[in-house]
Amino acid sequence: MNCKDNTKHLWIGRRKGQGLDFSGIIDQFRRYPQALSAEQVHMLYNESKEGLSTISTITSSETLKNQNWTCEIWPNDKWDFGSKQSAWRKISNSQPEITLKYPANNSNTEVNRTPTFNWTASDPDGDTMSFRIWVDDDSDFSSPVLYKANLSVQEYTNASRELDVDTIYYWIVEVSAGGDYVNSSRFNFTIPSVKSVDLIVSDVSFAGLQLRAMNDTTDNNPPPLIIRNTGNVFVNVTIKTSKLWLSQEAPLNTSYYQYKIDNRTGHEGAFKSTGTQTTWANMTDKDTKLLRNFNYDNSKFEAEIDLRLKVPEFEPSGERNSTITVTIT
Ligand SMILES: [Ca+2]
Ligand SMILES: [Ca+2]
Ligand SMILES: [Ca+2]
Ligand SMILES: [Ca+2]
Repeated sequence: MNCKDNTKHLWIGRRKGQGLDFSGIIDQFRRYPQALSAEQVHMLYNESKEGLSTISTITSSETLKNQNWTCEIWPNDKWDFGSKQSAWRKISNSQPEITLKYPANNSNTEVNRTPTFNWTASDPDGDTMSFRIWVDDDSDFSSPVLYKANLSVQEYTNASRELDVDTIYYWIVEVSAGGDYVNSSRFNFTIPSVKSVDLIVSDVSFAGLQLRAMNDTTDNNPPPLIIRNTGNVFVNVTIKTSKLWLSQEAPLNTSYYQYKIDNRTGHEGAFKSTGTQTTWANMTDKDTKLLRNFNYDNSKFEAEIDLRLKVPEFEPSGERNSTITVTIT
């Protein structure tokens, strides 16, 4: 019970002035200057249910960090008090714990050059946690490539700072929660270089061409091939093809079958103009220059491969196919 009114008598074991005496034994009666938490009451019960105890625990629900608590004990033999023993202790901060998660230690599976780092942390006394992350190609973190302080979430991405491929990076996260910073263990990882392109539009169909007719894909009718850099480094790309026309007058490496690179809308600047075939060139069956410094970043990494056909004058009727191969060099 909680007695706030100190001007009245407190009756224990009977109702005030009316008898109704409690029938039984009241044992281990205690009085406290404030209401105790349920946790503390439970602790007191556990520690005294077998009788007198030499242990008395204050539960964490009763204390606040940085409080000074004094404990005083007088022994009593039912006649006299002996000499007082006392001690005090400050309620100190419990340090948080932190575990790095991703990229995993010694890993080389992350191919994104702006990876998301994440970790888990907890603080035993529930303080607000603040993090700072260090990423460096030097194992002593003397010249960090990435550094961020005052993070409140357990992850970090820096989309504007790419990491190098095929380089060992070390990373560590420090956490503070009610006290000094505590650091995680140190992890390292490598982003492997990946050279890869894909034709995301891999078919062009020129239907119904007449003899001596000419058609190309620059008017998007039919639409051009589209090539995408699906790796994480710049690449150079070549092109070759199998034979298309049957006529003797139109072998490969003539103007009857040509290609060139064009910017794809939204991906302007995805390649270096010098060294890229941006004007019509004859298709051949040998690897011939197509793209130079083809970009991989996530805003410009696609280009159009335009095709131009001219039907030879004496080409027999029927369907023609040729297979185009693009190769990274
Ligand atoms: Ca803490
Ligand atoms: Ca460095
Ligand atoms: Ca056309
Ligand atoms: Ca175009």
